[in-house]
Amino acid sequence: MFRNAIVRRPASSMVQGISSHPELGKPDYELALRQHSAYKATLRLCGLELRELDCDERYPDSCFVEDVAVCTKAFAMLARPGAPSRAGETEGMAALLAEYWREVESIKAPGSLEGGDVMMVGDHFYIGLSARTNREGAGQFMAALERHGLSGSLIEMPELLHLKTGLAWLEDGTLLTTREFLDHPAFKAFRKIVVPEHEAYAANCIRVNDRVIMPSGYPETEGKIRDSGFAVSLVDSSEYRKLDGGLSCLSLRF
Ligand code: CIR
Repeated sequence: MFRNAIVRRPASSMVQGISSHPELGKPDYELALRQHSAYKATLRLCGLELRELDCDERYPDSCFVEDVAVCTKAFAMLARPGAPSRAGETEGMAALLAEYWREVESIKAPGSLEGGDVMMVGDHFYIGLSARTNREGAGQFMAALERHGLSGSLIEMPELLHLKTGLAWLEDGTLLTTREFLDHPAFKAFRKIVVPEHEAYAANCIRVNDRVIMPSGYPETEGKIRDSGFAVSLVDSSEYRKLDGGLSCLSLRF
């Protein structure tokens, strides 16, 4: 059960955010703000209390707050983004996390870790080794998990930005996955909902209490999730998609 979420208001500098899809164009800032409001309203409908950090124009990608920390039931971990332009986004986050956790740890250089590479499945955490999360950072996080009685495992990554670009844990034994992870031995035991290749963006969904929140505009994936018995809420995230960001990236839920 999640009770809280942290979000960060998008900065107008988001139009300069990192993107591997320049062909989609630059985000429309006003539309992005409206989509952000709808996202927050949906989180509230799922029962979450929200804290919103002020926007920070110095960091175009700072609305993707999930990458800056990992929240577990025992401790919070301040991440250390692998993207140099995102390094300063952790400022201000430690103080906020300290309001909720007695223990806030942090990834130290030369380790790097972004929260988008961490997927929580109960007390176990899958950690993707990506261009943003290195072995040293993942190792520091694993050691912290073990100190707190939790566990983790490392996942070698295909060509994806983050682990959760291609995977979402929907709970009830169910993993939403792109084809890249379909036959991965680490996920053998789970029931899988496979996202068709032409809807790959829809793999980034979030299960929040009794609902799955997913991006609008992906009817095949939506149908599969509904047919598997989940209640679905749709949020349009078209402007965040232009920056390779999805619904999980826009909040920290705990
Ligand atoms: C970046 O490249 O860092 C941002 N443009 C997108 C971050 C998306 N975050 C996520 O998948 N957790």
